[in-house]
Amino acid sequence: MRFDILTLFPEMFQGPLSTGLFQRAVSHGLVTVNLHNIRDYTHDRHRTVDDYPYGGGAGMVLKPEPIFEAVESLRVEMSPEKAAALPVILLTPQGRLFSQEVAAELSQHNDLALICGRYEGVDERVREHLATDEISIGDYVLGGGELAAMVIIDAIIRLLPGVLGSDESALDESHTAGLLEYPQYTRPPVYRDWPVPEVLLSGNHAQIEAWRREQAIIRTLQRRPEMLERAQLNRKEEHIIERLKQPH
Ligand code: 6GU
Repeated sequence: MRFDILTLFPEMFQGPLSTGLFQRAVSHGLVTVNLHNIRDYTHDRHRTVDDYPYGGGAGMVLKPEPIFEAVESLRVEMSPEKAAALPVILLTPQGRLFSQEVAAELSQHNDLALICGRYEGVDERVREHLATDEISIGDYVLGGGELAAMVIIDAIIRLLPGVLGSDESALDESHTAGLLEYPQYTRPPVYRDWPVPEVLLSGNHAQIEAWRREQAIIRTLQRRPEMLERAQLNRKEEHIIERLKQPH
């Protein structure tokens, strides 16, 4: 999968790209990340990327021309079909909310272009006539879309075949889809006074499975009850929830 990132701060990506999952995915040729400095698509002596807002007000607005030209420079390298189908995602707090489902949806594409906005604003014509999608990673305001782009790419690449090792992907997420993770333990079996739940040491895989599923449900009910509305639960599990909801 190929990512083209349009940003005023390409250097922000160096740390993440040279670490852990990103680095492995890139070095194995599973992922390509191309960084494009929006400033390189200006034509004036001062390499101007922003300007005052029409109508007045605080802050500067990113100019449309360098952003359009940067995206168009990607398109000319592609076949007409690919160029026309290229998703161009504007990262902005006004976008649709990012989630695991959106990550799964985006992971189906071969190419994604990500435009990192600055919080003051981006000329509206970029939204209207260039972006095909707008995404926000949460209800808070970041200085720019760069960290959001890294979050999104991280969530996408770990879904790509071959990026996670077999140990990691063996952690069956579909099993707990829509629920929070169950508690995990490793050695020692007793740390200070705190033992690992006995069932996990029992070797009884059916019991372990049932315990984990129940713990995931309890945890979700306590912390994120709204997630349970969408989780796939069987009758017995619905009963567990009804029981847990009763005041003791
Ligand atoms: Cl995508 N950009 C900015 N600037 N702030 C955000 C965001 C994006 N998502 C949440 N906050």
